[in-house]
Amino acid sequence: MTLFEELKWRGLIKDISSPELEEKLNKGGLTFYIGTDPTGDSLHIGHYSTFLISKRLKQAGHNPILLVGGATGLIGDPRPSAERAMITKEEVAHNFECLKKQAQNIFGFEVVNNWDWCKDINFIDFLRDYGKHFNVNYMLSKDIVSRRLEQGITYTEFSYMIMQALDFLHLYQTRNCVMQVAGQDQWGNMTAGIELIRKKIGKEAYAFTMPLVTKADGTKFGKSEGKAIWLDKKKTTPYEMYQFLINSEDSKVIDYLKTLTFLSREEIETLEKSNEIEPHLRKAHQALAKAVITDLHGKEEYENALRISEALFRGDIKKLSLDEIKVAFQDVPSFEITEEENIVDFLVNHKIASSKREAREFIGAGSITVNGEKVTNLETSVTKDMAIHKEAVVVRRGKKKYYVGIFK
Ligand code: 383
Repeated sequence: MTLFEELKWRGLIKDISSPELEEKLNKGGLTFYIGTDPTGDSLHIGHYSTFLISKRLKQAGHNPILLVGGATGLIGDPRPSAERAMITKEEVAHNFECLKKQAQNIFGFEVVNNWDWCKDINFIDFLRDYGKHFNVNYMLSKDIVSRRLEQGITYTEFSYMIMQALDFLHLYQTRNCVMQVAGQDQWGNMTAGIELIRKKIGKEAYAFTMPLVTKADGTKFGKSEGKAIWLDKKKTTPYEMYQFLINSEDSKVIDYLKTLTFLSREEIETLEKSNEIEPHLRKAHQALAKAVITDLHGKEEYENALRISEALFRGDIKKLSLDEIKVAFQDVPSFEITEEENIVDFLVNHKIASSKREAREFIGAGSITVNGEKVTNLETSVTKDMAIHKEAVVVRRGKKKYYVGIFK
C-alpha cells in the first residue's frame, strides 16, 4: 500500500488541492504544517485524529511543523453557529504554553507560534501587503463566511482567513513548507493560503483535509454526556477515556481504529471480522481503548484504567485503592457519612431512596449492593468496619446507579 492508499483506506482524505499531491505524498520529503488555536488549555480527542496525521506523514518521510496560533487565537476562527466570545491575551498566552508542552509531549515535534511573525505587522502594511490580494467577493463565497452572513460576522473574524493564509505564506518562504493538513472545516482557510502563495510569489502549495470524525448519527465525535474528552489526563482521566472509547458504537469502532490508532490494516481487518461475528466479545473496542490510552498516557495508565473498569464490572470494588475509587466515581453523587446507621435510614438520608418504604422495597427486590455485596437484611448497619479501607462506601442501586459515601 502506498502512503496515499493507506491514508485513503484509513478515511483520512476528504478534499485535496491538486491531483499531483498523491505522487508527492508517496515520494516523501515534504515539509508541511498543521495548526491549532489556543482556545483551551488542552487538545481534545477531536484534534487528535488530525494531529496524528502528522505522525503518520513523519513516519513516511515527511517533515512536520506544528503551529499553535498565539496570534490567530486572539482573533478567533469563525464558527458556523455564531461569533466567538473574545478571550483575554493572558488566557491565550497561558493556553499557548499548555498546548505547546502537550503537543511536544504527545507528538515530539517542533512547535511554532504565529505571534512571532504577526506581532510586528502594522495595520497599514497588513492592508497593503495582504489585504490587497483578497477580493471580498472571494472571501464572501467561502463556506464558513457565507454560512454566517445572515446573522452577521464581525470584521475581526472575517479577517481570520487572511491571517491563516499569511502563516502559510510565511512558512513557505522561511521553511519551504509546501503543504498544510487539517480537518475539513479548515478547507477555506487553507485554499486562501494556497491562493496567496500563488499570487504573491508565484509558487504552488498544497493542502488536504480529513473528514470530520462523527458518531453514527452524524454528530461530532468526542463528547461524553456533554463533556469534552481531553488529552490532558488531569481533565479527562485515563479511566474516563477508557469508558468513552469502550462504549464506542459498534458501527463506528472500526472507523475510530483507523483514524485514532497505528494498528495495521491486517490487525484492524481481523478486529472488523470479530466485530461482525462475535460483537459481544468487544475485541475491537478493547483494542481501541488500549491503543489510544497507551499511545497517549503510557502502558501503566492504560492498565490502571483497565483494572478499575474490570473491578467495577465484576463488582470487585474492594480491590480498588481509595484513589482508584475516587477516580472511578468522580462523577457520581457523593456525600459524607457522619455516623453509622441502619441501611434503611442510610438510603433515605443520602437520597438514594425517597422514603423508608421505597428503601425497603429496593432492598426486598435485591437491587441494593454495598461495596459489591447485595444487601438483603433490613437490619444491616452501614459501619466504618465494612467501608473500603475504613472510609468508602459504594452503593449501587439497580444496575447502574452509583453513590459514594465517605466516612468522616
Ligand atoms: C491557525 C493558524 C494556522 C493554521 C491553523 C490554525 C487553526 C485553525 C483552527 N483549527 C481548529 C482548532 O484550532 O481553528 N484555524 O481547534 C481544529 N484543528 C484541528 C483540525 C480541526 C480544526 O486544531 O479540523 C480539528 O483539529 O484542523 O477544527 O496558520
